Amino acid sequence: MTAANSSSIAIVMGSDSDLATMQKCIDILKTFDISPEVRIISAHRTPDIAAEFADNAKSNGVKVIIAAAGMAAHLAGAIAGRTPLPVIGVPMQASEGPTGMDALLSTVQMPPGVPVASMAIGVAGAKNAAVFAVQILALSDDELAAKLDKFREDQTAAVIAKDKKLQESLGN
Ligand code: RP5
Repeated sequence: MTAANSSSIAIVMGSDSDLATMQKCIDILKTFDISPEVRIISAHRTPDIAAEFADNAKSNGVKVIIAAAGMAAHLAGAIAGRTPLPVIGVPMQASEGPTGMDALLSTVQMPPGVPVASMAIGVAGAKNAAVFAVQILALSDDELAAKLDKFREDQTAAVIAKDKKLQESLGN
């Protein structure tokens, strides 16, 4: 099977103020040798561009869309309503308001028939969006599946190493 190409994953975010958080997502994808398309598109401030992006994503070769937004976060849902592609939502923690709960509820509470796979708020969600997108693509990409196996093995080994270090420091 072929490796994921550079445009298999698109990341869209509502504002440049989301970029520092979503950079964590981009960084993880890079470890899988995936360079996503990255856009700043707002469901509210640039609704026509959001619609155009969603309408053309599949024909442009995108397979998974990661959509991050804060506050009344409609970006992931608005895109999901216009594309058959899987949409992963990442609620952003805005500097004002109810610390990301607004975005979480806006992202996760989609009506039946138009799902958004909502991740956790903030950096944890940004990182998991990358891993979840890779898991989707790895279903039909053996090379990527092997990298995913290695990622999981390395993660497990890192925790075991931390425990070993702790036990040594405790004299156990
Ligand atoms: C949302 O509003 C964005 O995704 C961002 O999280 C939040 C604040 O946007 P800015 O005022 O920082 O541009 O649309």
